[in-house]
Amino acid sequence: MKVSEIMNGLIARTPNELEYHQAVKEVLESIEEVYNDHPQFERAGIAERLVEPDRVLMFKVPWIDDKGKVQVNRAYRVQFNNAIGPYKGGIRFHPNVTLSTLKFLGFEQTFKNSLTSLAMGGAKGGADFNPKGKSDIEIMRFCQAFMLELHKIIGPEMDVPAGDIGVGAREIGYMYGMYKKLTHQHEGVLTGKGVNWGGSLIRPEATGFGVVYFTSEMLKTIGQNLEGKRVVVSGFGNVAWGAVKKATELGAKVIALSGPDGYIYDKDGVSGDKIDYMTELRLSNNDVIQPYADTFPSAIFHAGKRPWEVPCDIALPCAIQNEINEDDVMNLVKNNCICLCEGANMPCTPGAIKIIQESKLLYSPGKASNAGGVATSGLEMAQNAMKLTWGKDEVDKRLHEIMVDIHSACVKYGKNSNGSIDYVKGANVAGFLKVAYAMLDQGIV
Ligand code: NDP
Ligand code: 2IT
Repeated sequence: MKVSEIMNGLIARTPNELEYHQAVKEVLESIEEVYNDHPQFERAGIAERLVEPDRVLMFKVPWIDDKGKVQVNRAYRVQFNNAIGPYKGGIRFHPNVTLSTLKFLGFEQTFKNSLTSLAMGGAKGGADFNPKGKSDIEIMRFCQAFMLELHKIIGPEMDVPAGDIGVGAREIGYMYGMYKKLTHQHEGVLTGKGVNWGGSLIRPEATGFGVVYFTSEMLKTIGQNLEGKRVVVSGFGNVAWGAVKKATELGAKVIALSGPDGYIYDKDGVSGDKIDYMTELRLSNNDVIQPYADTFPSAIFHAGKRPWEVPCDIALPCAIQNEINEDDVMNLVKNNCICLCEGANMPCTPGAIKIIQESKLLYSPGKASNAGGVATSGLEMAQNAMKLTWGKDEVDKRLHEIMVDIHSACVKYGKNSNGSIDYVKGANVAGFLKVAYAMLDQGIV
C-alpha cells in the first residue's frame, strides 16, 4: 500500500470531504508499516475497501416548526464497516453536519469499536439540524420525522445508533418511541435508552468516565496519578460532564470549561453542585457557557477565547473536531501540561498533532480514550440480548476493565524503542488488525 496513492484516489473521488481525508490519512500513515508486512492485506485490497463506506443513506427530514412553517433538513446514516459486528455508532444533530463529517466519524468508529473488543462494526448518522433554541415539541417532531426514514435500515442485529453531539437521552427517547410505533418491536435498536425501558446504568457517564480511566493509565506510565492535578476541559456537554465528575472524584481539580462563546475559569474548581449545574445548562438549549460565571462567583468568563491558554497539568478536549490547533498546543506545552487525552472525536488538527509528537506531552487519540461510551453501549446491547440488567458497579467495573485493556493494546502496538508510547500508532494498528483479519476471513464482499 502506498498512502499517497490511496489518498490521491480518495481526494479525486471526494474533493470536498476534508474532515474525512484528515481521518483517513492519519490512520493509513500509522498502519502503513504493519500493512506492508502482510502481503495478504494488499492482495485482498483491504485498504481500498476500508476507505469506502459499505453504504450511505441520505434523506430529507421535513417537519413543522412551532410557527406552522415547514422546515427541511438533510440527514444521513453512514454504515461504514460490519466485519466484526452489527453497525454501531452515534447520531449527531448539529448545523455543521455534512456527509464528510459523518464519514470521518463512521471511519473512526470502525477502529474504536474494534478496540473495545466487543462485536460492533462502525457507523455514524445525523442531520444538519440545530437543536439550539428549539422547543421540546419541535425536537420531538424532528426526531420522529428522522426515524420515519431511518427505521428502514436499522435493527438490533443490523445497525444500532446512539447519541452524539446534540443527541442525548431525550432525543433517543423520542426516536425510540417512533421506531416502536413503526415496527411494533420493543428491542435493543438504540443505546443510551432510559433505564426504565432497556437502558444501561452508567451509559450517560461512560464516555467521560472512560476518558478519565484512560488518563489514569497514561499517568501511571510516568509514575503519576490524578490526585491534585489541574484539569482543563472543553465543552460542557455529555462527555465533559462525565469527565469532570470522575476527575473530581479521583482528586483532580477541574479549573476550566468552555462553550462556543468562550471559557470559564473557576479558581475553586468545578465540583459538587457545579457539576449538576452543567446538566442544567446543557438542557437549557442555549449555546453558551457564560451563565456559569453569572451563577458561581468563583468563576470568570473569558469571551471568545479557548481554554487551552489556562495553565494546567491535564487537557481533556470534550467538545468538537479540530478545536485544538498549533497555537493551542504550543500554549499547553509552554505551560508544562503533561497529558492531553481526547474525549471528543478528532479534536486536534494534524498540525497540532505534529507539535505534540515532537514534545513530551502524553497524548491519546479519541478512538482509544473516548471508546468507553460505545463500549458501554455494547454492554447495553448485551444486557438487552439477555433481557437482564446489571447493577451500576458491575457496568462500571466492566467499563474500567475495557479502558485498561485498550490502554494495554495501545502500549503493545505503540511502544517506541526509547520507551515512550505512540498512542496514535498503537490505537490505529490494534484497531485495524482485528478488522482486517475479519475482512480477510470473510472474502471479497
Ligand atoms: P454534547 O452535545 O452533549 O456536547 C457538546 C459540547 O461541546 C457542548 O457543550 C457544546 O456546546 C460544546 N461545543 C460545541 N462547539 C464548541 C466549540 N466550538 N467550542 C467549545 N465548545 C463547543 O455532545 P457530546 O458531549 O456527546 O459530544 C462531545 C464530543 O465527544 C464530540 O466530539 C462527540 O463526537 C464525542 N463523543 C461523544 C460520545 C457520546 O457517547 N456522547 C462518545 C464518544 C465521543 P453547545 O451545545 O452550546 O454548542
Ligand atoms: O463517538 C462515539 O463513540 C459515540 N458517539 C458513541 C456511539 C455509541 O454507539 O454509543
